[in-house]
Amino acid sequence: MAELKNEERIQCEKVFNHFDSNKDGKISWEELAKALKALGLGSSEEEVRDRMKEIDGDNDGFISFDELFAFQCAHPDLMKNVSDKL
Ligand SMILES: [Ca+2]
Ligand SMILES: [Ca+2]
Repeated sequence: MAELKNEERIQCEKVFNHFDSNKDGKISWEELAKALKALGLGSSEEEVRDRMKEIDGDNDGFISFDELFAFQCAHPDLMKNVSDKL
């Protein structure tokens, strides 16, 4: 089980680092919008806003690594899908 957890973490890091294009350790609304658009996953402002709301657990307007990881635990298939496209 420990190994599996590790793999999930590595996958989450890969997605997080890809989305965090200015490398400040958090994903902004603009970064999320750009990344989703590039991946062909929801390009409308509404879709991005909904996704942001879903992942941004503490509502500070940014996605932290922990928030993305929590999202991954809740939606492993979705995150695998994103990871496979990178
Ligand atoms: Ca960032
Ligand atoms: Ca947040």
